[in-house]
Amino acid sequence: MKKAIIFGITGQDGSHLADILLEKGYKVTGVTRRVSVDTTSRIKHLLDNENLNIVSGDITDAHSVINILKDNQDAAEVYNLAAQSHVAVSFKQPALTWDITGKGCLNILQAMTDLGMLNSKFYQASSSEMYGKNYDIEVGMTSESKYQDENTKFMPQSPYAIAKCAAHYMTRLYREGYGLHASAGILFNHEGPRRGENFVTRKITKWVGDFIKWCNTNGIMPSELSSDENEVYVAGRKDRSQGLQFPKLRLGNLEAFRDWGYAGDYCEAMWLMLQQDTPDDYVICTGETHTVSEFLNIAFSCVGINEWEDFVVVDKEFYRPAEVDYLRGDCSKAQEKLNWKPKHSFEDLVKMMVMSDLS
Ligand code: NDP
Ligand code: GDR
Repeated sequence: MKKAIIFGITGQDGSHLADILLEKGYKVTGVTRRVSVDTTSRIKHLLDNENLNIVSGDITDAHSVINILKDNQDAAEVYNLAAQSHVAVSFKQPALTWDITGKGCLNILQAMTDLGMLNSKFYQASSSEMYGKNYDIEVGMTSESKYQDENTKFMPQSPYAIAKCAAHYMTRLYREGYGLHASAGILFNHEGPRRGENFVTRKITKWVGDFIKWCNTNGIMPSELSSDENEVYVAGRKDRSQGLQFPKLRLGNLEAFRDWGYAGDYCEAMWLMLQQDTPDDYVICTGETHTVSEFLNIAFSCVGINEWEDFVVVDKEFYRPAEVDYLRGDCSKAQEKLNWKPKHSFEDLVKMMVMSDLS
């Protein structure tokens, strides 16, 4: 039975990857860090699985990492999905982000090298954020379009992206310098019902779900609501004690372009990368890009609202000191070498997330 270790198993991707590996018959060791509340909600359905073993550890603690790997030296695959993964948070906690998202990867690579784990394959969760402000331009017969692929230079725009670049280069160094089978997936944004609630897609779909539930509970049609700067309410009945107002959805930059895919599809690609004989780096994306406004259009239209402007406040608090304006990947290499392509469209993804938050 093949063994795998997942650092970051309690996160969105960790939970999807655990589903995939257990389904394929792996024995999975999942690493969780000690916190004061239960963080296993995304893997609750797996906790009774006899092939899942949860161990406690923190990737910023080199001792903890080496002990976990020492106990699992026969692991065929080691996935590093652990990170402080919120870009906006990384501006407020840059040193913590560096320690987890940057140095944490080094701790794993060095421990694998020290333990001589040359038969284990390593996966690093690299990110399209590493491209930052940069893109290449494809010139066609009638138009030109911007894209990023494995050859596009990195120009990171946040402490998170800089830490990810460091981890990415470390992964390449340990591959080329020490002979580790170390691959990096440069994954573009991927989402789904398990997405953290403070990333923009889930923040929107969660708000839409909560709002419609509130309307249904109070017997209100969205079209009969009035609005002020901060809330929507039933005209003449703006009364906190009756709960007849609902806070508007507060967002930052609505014009950023992102290449959004479904997380379950992308975690399959992680596994495929580690099935290759030769380690390498791969871009994983859909090739389509959409603005946050376009995401809002579809999310609101799923619940019959065509004009969302009255429900949304643009709040400077959610702007970042430096923004990534445009991401659109080209995953030709993954299509050709891994035979991977996304199964879910942008519309499918938004609808799946809204439906989940409505239930
Ligand atoms: P999440 O934020 O949902 O999950 C992050 C995971 O890392 C959680 O399990 C978290 O544990 C764990 N973690 C955080 N700090 C530590 C630590 N010090 N030691 C051990 N574990 C820790 O991220 P995603 O699942 O969305 O992403 C997975 C990886 O892929 C991340 O590295 C992310 O940066 C990267 N990535 C994500 C993309 C996306 O669009 N989702 C795109 C490109 C890259 P806890 O539950 O305790 O917080
Ligand atoms: P991102 O995802 O920064 O791309 O990083 P996020 O969903 O946080 O932001 C996407 C875009 O939406 C804009 N935005 C807002 N973002 C948040 N979080 N909250 C808001 O209220 C809001 N309003 C507008 C942002 O400015 C940005 O342009 C994600 C993470 O999963 C990273 O870990 C991963 O590496 C990258 O995707 C690829």
